Amino acid sequence: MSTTLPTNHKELIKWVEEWTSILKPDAVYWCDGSEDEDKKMRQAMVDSGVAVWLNPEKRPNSLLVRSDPRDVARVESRTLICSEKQEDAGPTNQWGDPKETRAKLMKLYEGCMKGRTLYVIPFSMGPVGSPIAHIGVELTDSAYVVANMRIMTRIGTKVLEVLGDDGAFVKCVHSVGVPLAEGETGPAWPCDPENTYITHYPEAREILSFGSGYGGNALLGKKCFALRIASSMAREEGWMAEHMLILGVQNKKTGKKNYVTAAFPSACGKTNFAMLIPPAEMADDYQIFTVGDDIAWIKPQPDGSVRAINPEAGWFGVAPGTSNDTNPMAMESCSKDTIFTNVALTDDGDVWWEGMTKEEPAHLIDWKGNEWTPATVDANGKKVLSSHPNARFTAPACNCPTIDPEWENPAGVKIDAFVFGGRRMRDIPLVFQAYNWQHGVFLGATMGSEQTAAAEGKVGQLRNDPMAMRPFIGYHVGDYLKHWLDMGKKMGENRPAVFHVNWFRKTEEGKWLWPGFGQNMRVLEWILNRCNGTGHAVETALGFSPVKEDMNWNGLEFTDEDWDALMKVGGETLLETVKGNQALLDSIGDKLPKDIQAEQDLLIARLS
Ligand code: O2Y
Ligand code: MN
Repeated sequence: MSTTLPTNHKELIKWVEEWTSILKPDAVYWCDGSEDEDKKMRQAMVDSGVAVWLNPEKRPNSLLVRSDPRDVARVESRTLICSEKQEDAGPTNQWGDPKETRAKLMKLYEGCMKGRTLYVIPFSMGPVGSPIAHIGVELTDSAYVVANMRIMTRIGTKVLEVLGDDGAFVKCVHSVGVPLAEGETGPAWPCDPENTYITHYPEAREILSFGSGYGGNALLGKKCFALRIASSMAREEGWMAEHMLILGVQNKKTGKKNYVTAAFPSACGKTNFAMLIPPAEMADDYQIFTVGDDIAWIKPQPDGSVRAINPEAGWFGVAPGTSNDTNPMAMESCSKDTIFTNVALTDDGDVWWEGMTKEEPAHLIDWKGNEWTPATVDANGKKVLSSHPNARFTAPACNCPTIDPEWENPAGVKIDAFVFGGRRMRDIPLVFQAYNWQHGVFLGATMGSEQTAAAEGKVGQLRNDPMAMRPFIGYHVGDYLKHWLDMGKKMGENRPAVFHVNWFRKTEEGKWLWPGFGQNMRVLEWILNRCNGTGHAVETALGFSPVKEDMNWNGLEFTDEDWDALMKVGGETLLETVKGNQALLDSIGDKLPKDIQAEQDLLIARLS
């Protein structure tokens, strides 16, 4: 072991040295992941003015951070896949020429850490040492990133131990992009929105991010590594990196436990579903266990089973709308040791956000640091929100009361079902099962949802979002769909069954047809009955669907009329919607797998 460095990994040491000479920080610090270090990072954030400690009696060891209002979400328009060949990025990605993009970023990186500390964060995506896990090292000049990465991943010396002297790691470089002149302190939340770039080099397994300090742009283990780079690694190595939650359902009577992964587009109730509490009438029968709320790494095993891990170690959840009614487990998760970003501060040193309680507090400091009351309006007379719609809590997964005892099992958990969902107001029924794997891949490929605030774009617009992975597939979407088809063959006969759900169907009058939340347990029960060979279904044009009697209605009044409206398949608008899929399929071009087009043609024939 070197006397000054915590590793003998020559390639890693050389890489850090090379970047140090480019970034020119005042100091280099290797993160060990200790509690003491975390305290120092948090205090450094407070001292710099970007964070305030919350009342320790209300939120022990928790911070409120306010970002620059120009740096509040993932910046898809500046996110590039820089594959060697443009055709390998495909139509869902913005391609960047790797040489040109690197050259542009190198200019920006030159001296950008002057006056700052360069933190070296060794991190493991997945339980340290798990055969499904992979290691990354992030270089950053942001104490906020270090503190968040410590919650969201496993960081420090224990990771370097597993990496050894020559282990492989994904290279992640991040800077907020604001050097400091001698004696200058700079803005509390430094960022460079004009020059923000989040760039990925799949062949080199490298990520270069500049100019943003927020979430998915800066915590490079999350979307950049665990989805974009990992999806490319997974394709090469025969596994899957998916934008999926993982939950376990235990039948309390039989003791049998099934695991399900589910893909929903961003901010679509995914965290709530991952932490579902069964309704009182079903609480004696079932318990839900949470493994992950956002990302699943899924590997077929030699014994024919399919196992998955959550590569993350925390929740980076959307705060607005989260409450003791909508998600008590998320509320409990962020009751301590949490970093809140862009929520409001209460007069007693706690946090508040829209939807947390029915009644708004009489006075707050809003996410921009301004005085706020329920009557506060902007220059146009529009009510001002106290919290940004994409405000977040970063909370340790182990704080979650429903965390699965198996969540850190290095071997992962055995998956029985894949569920796809979308936010669809009409046409798409509550639940149905794919006829087979190929049909299931088609369902995932053509799923869509209405745009939310988690990414840029027009709220409410319908956007096709294959497997909820549209912004996260690190290569060509056509190759990605082929990989899914190939994985089905690799998994063999015992592969997980595939389902589609839609909690969001409305009546003509705009009333939600399904109560959602805990009642989704009824849908899960039917799904698991199907997996376990006991569930009945009828064949429809979309797939295998339950009839009303196939569902458990214990404790829930639900009219036949509402059920029929919820499950109706057919009609002009469905056919139109399905025909609308063709534009998406056409956009995939020559790489669209023939089997997916065949499923589209069969579906149109069934509906016509
Ligand atoms: O806006 C961001 O930087 C975060 S986006 C995000 C965070 C947690 C989980 N999922 C997402 C997403 O956009 O899918
Ligand atoms: Mn997500």
